[in-house]
Amino acid sequence: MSSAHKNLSIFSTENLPDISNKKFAIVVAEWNEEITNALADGAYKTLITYGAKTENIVRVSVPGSYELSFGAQKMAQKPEIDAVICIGCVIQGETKHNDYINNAVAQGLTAVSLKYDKPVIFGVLTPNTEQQALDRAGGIHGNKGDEAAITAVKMLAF
Ligand code: DLZ
Repeated sequence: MSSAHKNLSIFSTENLPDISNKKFAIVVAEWNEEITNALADGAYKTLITYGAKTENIVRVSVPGSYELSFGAQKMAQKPEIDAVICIGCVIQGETKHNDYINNAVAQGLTAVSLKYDKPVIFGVLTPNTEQQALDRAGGIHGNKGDEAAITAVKMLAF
């Protein structure tokens, strides 16, 4: 495998905190739903694998990735929610819409995380092509939704 295709993700999954009583919100953008549903399913299954209870995971939809910040805020402000995982896929087009959306979401999610002092995870793919997205939504580069979930779990250790 060339270095360009090396899977550079992922960090250690040892010594993760107990999440059996932690509550998660998964906020999913409907744009590119074949991809975002695969990512969200990966995140959900990974949370279960690492010990979350089904009744402690809520999944909500927003129209597009731009709306993830607002959706994340609505979830993060709930006292019972411990971490929010945001899932989206913004594919590069003929205009610069992707840059505007991606930057806005990155800043928005950071702001929500710091305001509510809770992990808010950026599970947004920013590929150049649909194939690159598919490769990362259960394809040759794994499922980035899984990584988003593990990131949330790891951040709950802080
Ligand atoms: C408008 C738009 C475009 C062109 N592309 C995407 C995309 O690739 N992925 C995505 O999640 N959302 C896209 N959107 C929708 C915006 O995120 C947003 O929903 C609208 O601009 C309305 O605020």
